[in-house]
Amino acid sequence: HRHARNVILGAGAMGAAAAYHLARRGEPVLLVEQFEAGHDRGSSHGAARIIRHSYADVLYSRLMPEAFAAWRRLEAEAGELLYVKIGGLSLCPPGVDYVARVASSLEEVGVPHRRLRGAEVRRAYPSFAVPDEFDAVFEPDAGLISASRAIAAQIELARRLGAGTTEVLERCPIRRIDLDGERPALLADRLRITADRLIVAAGPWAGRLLPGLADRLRPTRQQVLYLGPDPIGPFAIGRLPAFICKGASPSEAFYGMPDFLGTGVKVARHSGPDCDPDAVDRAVDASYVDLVRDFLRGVLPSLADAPLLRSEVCLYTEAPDAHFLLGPLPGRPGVIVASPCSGHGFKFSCLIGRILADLALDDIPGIDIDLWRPGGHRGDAIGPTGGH
Ligand code: PYC
Repeated sequence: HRHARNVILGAGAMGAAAAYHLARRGEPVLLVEQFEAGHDRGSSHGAARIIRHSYADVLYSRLMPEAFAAWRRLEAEAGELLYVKIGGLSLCPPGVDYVARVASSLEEVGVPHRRLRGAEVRRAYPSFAVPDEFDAVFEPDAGLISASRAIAAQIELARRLGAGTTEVLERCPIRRIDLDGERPALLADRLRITADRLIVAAGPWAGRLLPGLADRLRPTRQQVLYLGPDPIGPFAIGRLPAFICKGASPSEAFYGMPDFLGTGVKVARHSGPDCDPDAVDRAVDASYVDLVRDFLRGVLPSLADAPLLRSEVCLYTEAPDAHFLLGPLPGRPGVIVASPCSGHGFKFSCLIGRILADLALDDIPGIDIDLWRPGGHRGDAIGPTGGH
């Protein structure tokens, strides 16, 4: 049996960020991970994630200046560049209001941006061959976060700042969370870990461990392709921005980013079927590769037939209406849910780490999290088509 003041379950983006922020506030941390830190079976692996203020739902755009600031502070403290400014393009075909809503959010938050029609997109970014009627908005400050480095840097900092009081317990699968006692307990095969405060950053496994939330958390299977066009030049950083293209239905949402550190051009559909995180098929479907290539034929045709360098499956944890689920369990202030983020949370993770540290230490987070609280989800007027 072990006891720790602050236990974090899950060493992905949210768990690592929580460990870093607790350690920088002088708190001891036990970070428990079922696999090894940096593993590729959850939602946090891969070289890069998009960071952008460009949201159709202005609630998320409003939080992004603070999230960018959190990344800058982390970079300074880690002595490492983690944000790469490459610009971001949001696109949609005629009849879809996605770009209009993104532009209105950027306007409200005061983020520099430029609205483009199809022909201007083709002129500015010759790889894009979108029809004249396409609508687009370019955000120069959008970019990439070096994802696996960001997680590793936060765990390293948590260890350094913790000076012996941060521990990472890897390969420790938790079978159950016991909430019957006064203190929450994690039950592993031969170990019981009690905590004063428990942060559950278990991503797609959270619903299974917190059955009270299971009906609001849906792990989904997301397939991701890395293409290797020859020449790669037109798809390098500086030539190709990160992009998100949304059609009329939620399943017609695709995103991509330029070649990052030689990994190839990442392209995926931002939508996938429900799955069991322990039994998910990790091999990408041939029909999915065809579907992505068909999308590319209409938008980035010179990428459509590029060799597939690599593919992977990544999991989202979808919460109602594509929002996050974040905050203490109702009636259990010492048990904080952290990681369901409907596939768009990585860019917020460093900021969320700070919020989690606030919640764990009974400080009032400087950010209004009411929208995300497990006990008080507002759902808002955004609706299931998602403003994200
Ligand atoms: O939130 O920018 C995002 C994103 C891109 C792909 C998945 N999420």
